[in-house]
Amino acid sequence: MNTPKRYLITAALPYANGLKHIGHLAGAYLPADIYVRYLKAQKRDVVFVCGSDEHGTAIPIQATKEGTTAQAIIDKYHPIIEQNFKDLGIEFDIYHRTSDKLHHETASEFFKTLEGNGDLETKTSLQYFDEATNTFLADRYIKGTCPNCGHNEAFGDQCEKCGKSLSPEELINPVSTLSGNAPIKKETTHWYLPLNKHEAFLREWILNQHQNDWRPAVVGQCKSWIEGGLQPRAVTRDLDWGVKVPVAGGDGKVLYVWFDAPIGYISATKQWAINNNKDWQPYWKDADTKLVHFIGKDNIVFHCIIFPVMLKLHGNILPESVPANEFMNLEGDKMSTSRGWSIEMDDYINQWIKKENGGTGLADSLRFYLTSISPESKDSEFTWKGFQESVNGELVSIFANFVNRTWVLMHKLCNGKVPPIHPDLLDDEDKALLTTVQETKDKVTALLEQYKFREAQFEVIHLARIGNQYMQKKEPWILAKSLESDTTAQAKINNCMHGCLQLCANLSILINPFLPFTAKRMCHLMKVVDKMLDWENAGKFNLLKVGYTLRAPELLFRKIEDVEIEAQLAKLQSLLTTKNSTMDTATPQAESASEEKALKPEIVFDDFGKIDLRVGTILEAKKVEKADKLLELYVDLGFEKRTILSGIAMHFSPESLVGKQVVVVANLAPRKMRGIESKGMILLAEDAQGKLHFVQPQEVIASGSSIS
Ligand code: B3M
Ligand code: ZN
Repeated sequence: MNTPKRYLITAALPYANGLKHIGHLAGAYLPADIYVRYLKAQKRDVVFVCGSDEHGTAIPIQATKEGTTAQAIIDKYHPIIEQNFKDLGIEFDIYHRTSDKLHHETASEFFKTLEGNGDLETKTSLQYFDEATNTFLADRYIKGTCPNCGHNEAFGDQCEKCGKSLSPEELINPVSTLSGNAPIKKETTHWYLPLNKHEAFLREWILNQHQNDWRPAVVGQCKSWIEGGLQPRAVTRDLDWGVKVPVAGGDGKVLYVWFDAPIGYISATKQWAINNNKDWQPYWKDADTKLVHFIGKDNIVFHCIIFPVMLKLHGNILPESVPANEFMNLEGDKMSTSRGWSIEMDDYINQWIKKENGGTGLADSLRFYLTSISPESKDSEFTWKGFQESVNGELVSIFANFVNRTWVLMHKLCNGKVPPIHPDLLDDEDKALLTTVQETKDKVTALLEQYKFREAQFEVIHLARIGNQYMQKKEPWILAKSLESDTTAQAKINNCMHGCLQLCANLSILINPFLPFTAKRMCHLMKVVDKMLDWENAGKFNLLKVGYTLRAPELLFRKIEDVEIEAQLAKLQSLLTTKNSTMDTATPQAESASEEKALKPEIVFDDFGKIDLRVGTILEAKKVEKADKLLELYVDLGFEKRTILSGIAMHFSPESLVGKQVVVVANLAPRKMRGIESKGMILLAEDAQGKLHFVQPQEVIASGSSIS
């Protein structure tokens, strides 16, 4: 595709049934935002739409959990999620909602058109029905054992453990999540989208036309769907929460949430057009529009197979790309809100950003780390240590350091003004700087066009690294010592500082899509308007005018301290313990609560051999002050006695532990929590009720005995 005339960028509509975590952020919203900011800096015509997905069984299920109505749930979460995105710099042109009248009308019209054209089929079949609650059991109202992986909490629409899309009929031993009863079967009629009739189109469009420009994992998933044999998909449900089926026979039925939700992108565009006095139609109808869907990998089939078939039938354009991301795990485990193993955007905002009034770049710090581990080609992992290393090691020590040194030296050695250049004294290094900037701009541009955000951001940081090296080589502070003896010293200083300042201006342009708050703060430092951030300005070395007075230096980022990381880790641990011990496993949840832990990847014997397990005897036990979950244990390991912290205070009283023998991972790297160093870890088994049990030798044996 040549440069498209306009762009319509979508990010998956989050279910408004709860807070969203940083895995969601990294999966769809952050990459989409980076891409859009880049396009806008290129002055392209682009609309970025998103909004709440407010239908489907996930919403009423959450309402039951919170003892309220579905409407109250969406009204509660929609504004919080919208604000969370704003606080993290995700700047949609519109954040719409699927409960809006305009959306209901748009989705109804869409359905009616397909129905009217004979593109849908109806079929009467026997479906699961809960007699106790008088409800047909669609999607998350039914659960059972997954035929694919054996997980026993799979839902009627998907197994959250292996990710497989399911229909209720495929579940083994299905039960109603409403009553807990085994369902009966009852006859009902529904509308189906006959995907099987569109196989040739999908093969040609995805497997042929896009096999090389879409991510391999996306093409791979589509391929397996197509090869697996496409089936007609029901697009209506017997529910009362959703968009009413607008044709005869539709009483008591609504559109399937995955039928109406993607149409939400269209309604959002319409609302944006109304708000801005524009025409929405070209964005969905003109072939010279580039439509890109940013999503997580669990949404691939809907965006690459089902919605495109709907779009084609309805006479709309098709997505040009669907850069789906893999998942981001957290500290070694799958992120899951219901299990407490996640970091909600809301939490990060409250604990980090709000406390410092946004002044120390903490929103951008998160954006930076998430992009640096963006799961573009494989699952990745968020660790607090990694966050600290990334912020301290790159943002603080490289990027902010270069800008800060430039500002401090410019004030010290050039009177706080942009110094003039002395062309006759420019050497190869000075000249190379400009070329490097231009090359970096080309690289970053190409990478962004290919949705390779991680590498693109790396290139920008690398440019700052080059800036540091340049300054280190030129040593203007040394030149400053010979101002009296060397008549060219000031000119050389000027050349160096001029180059560094122009480089900073370029850095602000190139970093802007990734770290928009930082780019704005740099504009403030340079006393330039945001317009300077236009992409076309990158690669120029006349962005800051000679003689122009610049502001005093300000720190762009601050270091993340060890204690902050320890507190986060302790919090995560304690959240997990509380959630596990208070969990009501009978309550249906969006993410299955009693989900068995997936088996970790296979290891070889040598991996196991690295772990030194010893029998220890607990000598003392006490509570850790101001930490509800932690116990401080003093353990005899035979060859030494040590302190070990364990998050078990909710499970055992300190007195009951003294004298107990336990199994200790004795060679685990020490870790500080609440200012206390913990040396090792105690092994515990957790039963289905979340109760913890010590792993211990059958009879008392010598402390320090090794286990293999
Ligand atoms: N709400 C599922 C999800 O958040 C769904 C996306 C809809 S995009 C049209 O993963
Ligand atoms: Zn499964």
